[in-house]
Amino acid sequence: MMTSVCIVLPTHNEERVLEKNVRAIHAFCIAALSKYTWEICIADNGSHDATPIIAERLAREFPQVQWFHADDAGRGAALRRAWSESSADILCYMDVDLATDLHALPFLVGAIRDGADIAIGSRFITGASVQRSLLRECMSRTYNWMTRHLLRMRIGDAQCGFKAINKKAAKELLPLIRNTQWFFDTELLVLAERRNMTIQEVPVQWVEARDRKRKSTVRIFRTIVNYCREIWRLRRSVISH
Ligand SMILES: Nc1nc2c(ncn2[C@@H]2O[C@H](COP(=O)(O)OP(=O)(O)OP(=O)(O)O)[C@@H](O)[C@H]2O)c(=O)[nH]1
Ligand SMILES: [Mg+2]
Repeated sequence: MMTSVCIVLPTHNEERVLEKNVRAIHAFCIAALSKYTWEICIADNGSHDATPIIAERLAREFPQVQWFHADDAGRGAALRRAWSESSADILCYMDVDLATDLHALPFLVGAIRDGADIAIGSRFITGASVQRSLLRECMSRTYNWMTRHLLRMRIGDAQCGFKAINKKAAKELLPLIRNTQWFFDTELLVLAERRNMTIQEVPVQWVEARDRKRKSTVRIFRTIVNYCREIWRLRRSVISH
């Protein structure tokens, strides 16, 4: 039987890019994931624009596209639900703004097929390239420094919105993750490292704000405060034991 892949797209008020980018991902998967069966799941929560209407229309048009709208807020909550409900062998997610060039997708999926528990897009390893604002670059590097030193993480890019995990690892880790927002990814990786799971880093081409009309969903100050609080919580619960 063919290996199955579920690609989750977390969305929050993405009416400007959703249709265009889902079409691009769908066309890319037809060409690049022909060795797999695959599905795309739009995991929406908290949107108060046309995102749900567009998602429903896309799901009607394409048999491989599904969607849900959840009330519980946060990107992590949406990912957890989508991954838990899927029966696919390989579970992925990617930011719907397509900041990560899609060409890395077969490598991400291939890493799991070849035995990794988790595969993550990485912007800081050989072969990667990044175009983004100085502010975001500094934030990202500071964050990485903190995860390395305060959480003793070995991998170099916890927050790239482009990841995959195998079904078994997801089953084990998802119930343990407490954060339901942006810190979800870091918590997933810290828990995986503590269990000596294999995490493969895949270099990506990252372009922030490919679409000028799209606004960021990140509230920078609030997110930084949350990250600090969560790093502290996780440090106390996993590192000190
Ligand atoms: N389901 C869900 N998705 C969310 C939520 N907040 C953000 N997202 C999605 O998470 C992904 C990443 O959001 P972005 O706004 O691109 O975040 P970013 O890449 O850090 O910031 P930019 O550089 O401004 O793009 C996008 O697909 C968003 O739609 C949320 O509360 N729920
Ligand atoms: Mg983005």
